[in-house]
Amino acid sequence: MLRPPDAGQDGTAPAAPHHKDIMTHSVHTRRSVMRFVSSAVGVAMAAMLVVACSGDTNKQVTGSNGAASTPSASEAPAPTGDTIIVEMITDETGSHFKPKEIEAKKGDLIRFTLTSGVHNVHFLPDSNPGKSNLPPMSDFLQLPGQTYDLVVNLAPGEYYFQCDPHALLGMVGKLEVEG
Ligand SMILES: [Cu+2]
Repeated sequence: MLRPPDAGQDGTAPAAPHHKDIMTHSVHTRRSVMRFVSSAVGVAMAAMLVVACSGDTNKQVTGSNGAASTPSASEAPAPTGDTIIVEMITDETGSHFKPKEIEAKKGDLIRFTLTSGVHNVHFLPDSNPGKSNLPPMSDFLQLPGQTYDLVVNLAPGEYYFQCDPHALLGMVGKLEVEG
């Protein structure tokens, strides 16, 4: 499809003896150009798809690792207590955390685990007025079994979290940090 750019010109250049020849030639050239343009668009779109996909993949990878390396909730402490599994589920009843209410103490590890669907965990500041040291928004979990670990490092109290795309559909949860 990558014709030399002067291929067409060579044909047209040497005068134009017969009317018929010119017609067929120009039709042929236009078709080639169209073919080239459409295939170029196709290549560009394919490239965009690749970029989009790899972008997602990168985000996903940093998502599972990023939790530990994000220097957000002060010096992210090592887990010293229990491990609490919270499933993130999309099923015929909708999207939800299971359980949706958790009790934990400082040092416990909350392991958000993707069961189905695509979800994140966000302790929205607006949902937690007056609270400090909120964990950062997690990346999206997309592969079943993927986890987002959160070591509880919060003052005693009640905290609310949500999955951003499903919060309005009820995918919210409450964490009660015991004193
Ligand atoms: Cu969700």
